[in-house]
Amino acid sequence: MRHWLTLCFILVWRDSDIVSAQRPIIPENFYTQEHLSELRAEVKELFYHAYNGYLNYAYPLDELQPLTCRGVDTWGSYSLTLIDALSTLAVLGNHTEFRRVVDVLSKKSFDSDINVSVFETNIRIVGGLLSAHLLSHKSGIQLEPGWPCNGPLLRLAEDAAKRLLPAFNSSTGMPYGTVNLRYGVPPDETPVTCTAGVGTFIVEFGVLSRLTQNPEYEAVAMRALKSLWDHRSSLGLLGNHINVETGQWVATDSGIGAAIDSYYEYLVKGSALLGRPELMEMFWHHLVGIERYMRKDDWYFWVTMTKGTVSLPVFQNLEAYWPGVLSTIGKNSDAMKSILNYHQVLKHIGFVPEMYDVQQREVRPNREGYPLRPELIESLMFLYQGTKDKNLLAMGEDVLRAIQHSTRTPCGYATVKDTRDHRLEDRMESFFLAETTKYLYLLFDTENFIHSQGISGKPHRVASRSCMLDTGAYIFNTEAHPMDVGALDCCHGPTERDIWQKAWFPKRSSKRNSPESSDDKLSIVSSSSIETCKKPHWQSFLWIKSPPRCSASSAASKSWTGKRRRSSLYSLLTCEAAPFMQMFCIGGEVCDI
Ligand code: DMJ
Repeated sequence: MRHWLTLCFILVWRDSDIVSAQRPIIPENFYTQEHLSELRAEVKELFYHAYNGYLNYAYPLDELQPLTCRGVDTWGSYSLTLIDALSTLAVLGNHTEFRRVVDVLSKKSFDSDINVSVFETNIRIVGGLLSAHLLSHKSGIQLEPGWPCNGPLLRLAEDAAKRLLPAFNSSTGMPYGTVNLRYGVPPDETPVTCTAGVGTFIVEFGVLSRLTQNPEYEAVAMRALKSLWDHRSSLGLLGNHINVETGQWVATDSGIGAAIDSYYEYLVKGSALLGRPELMEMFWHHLVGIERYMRKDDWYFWVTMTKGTVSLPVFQNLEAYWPGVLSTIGKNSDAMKSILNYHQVLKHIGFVPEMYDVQQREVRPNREGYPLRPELIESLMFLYQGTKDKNLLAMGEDVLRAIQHSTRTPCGYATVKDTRDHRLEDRMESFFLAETTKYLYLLFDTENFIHSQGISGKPHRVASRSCMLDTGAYIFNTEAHPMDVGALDCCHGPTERDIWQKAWFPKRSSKRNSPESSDDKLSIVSSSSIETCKKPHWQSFLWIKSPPRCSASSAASKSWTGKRRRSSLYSLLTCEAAPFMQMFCIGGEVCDI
């Protein structure tokens, strides 16, 4: 578990001591198609070296031990690496192996008497299975009738998620950190959970609810988020561990890294994926506090949640996801500044260690390892998509070189125990195959289907609903499992009949669907306003507080933040007002098919 309790001593930081990075200059013609193709081939080889090592020496156990070439159960005895690697097989286009693994997994059940982390099981197992389920139409698998609202991987994901639900039976609605997959929360389980362990469910549970039409998953995830939100300080900051029964903060240091990180990520992603602007409003609110108190020369320090004074002037490897989030919300220039700082640490140390002391410019003792984490590469990939700045490719190549140089073993890739001398440890976490290799590949594979700009999509029909798949509007969960946003419309939301009715009888239907009564509203706009839906990429959509002129209504409702909001804020990702053929405005991308 990533339960990291910060030391609560105050360190005085001085501006002049902080390193601020300079941008390296890569010639425009440096990363040719040929060069990129070589890098892709290298990343593929790297992936299969580790994947085959896992299959040969570790499966069906959770993880490969890459120094001794053995296997070990770590997070739950559920063949974790196999499940976590599945969506990467789809991204690499290995449909044969994808089908073989799906066949193996279809016979699986999660009914076992083992205690597991609720957070890790959700992001790796539930997230991995849902993503593979949504990508399975690309692999040539025989789809069940009614897919994506049916299917073996969806049932398996739901089986796992159901077993996590007892964790949410606390007096605050925030989940316990551990459950027994068969018997629920262990009687002696601590009520203390980290903030990320409370607020990192809305992506997976939202997808699950929308596909299965069982609202319970989304509802518990929203309740947990709302409860966290209610416990924010007057500065808009959160601590890093909380008692889920009493609502008391147990660790009050606030940062963007370990034990909090993916909470922020899921506010942005959950909002975009599910069309929930209240989550984005929460994010904007937190961002004010983060910018005001934590940001120091484009580093982000730990501060006390009530006073905002710096408590720990460090940079953690886990924080390197942040430029990716900033890029997603359109803040590319801020993202670039931070990533240049982080890249300097890589150049200085050889890897990004778990913790780097920004003042002393050295690895922090006891936090000197590098467990093959993806965060820096994740940000490089998102920021490259947003800017096409080739310096980001060069930084990605630096990470690849470091991994190849120091972590490769005869049967896989190993955690760096100490980034100062590059000693290795006998562990290869499953996120190496789920995230690190996937983001590296996607950084260099500029034409991958994941990067589609939404100029095409694949129409799909389930009973009375039409939906559009494969538009490039993918939301990655925090374990890098991509979820196809358009697929959710196949099982949830208005049917074709609703849409036609609303198109022909706008007045009656807009009364029945007032903003207060439903989130799935439709209203009518003139064809000229449909033009405004054309946006180049879904990322550019997220930071627009109000969607294009798709909604004709201006009624107001109250959000969690207490602000009045116009109903047009209800839909961030669907062009809800457009007539039928323009309804596939997923992520603002496909308005004119
Ligand atoms: C992954 O399991 C996820 O990315 C999580 O959000 C943070 N830690 C690891 C990778 O470092």
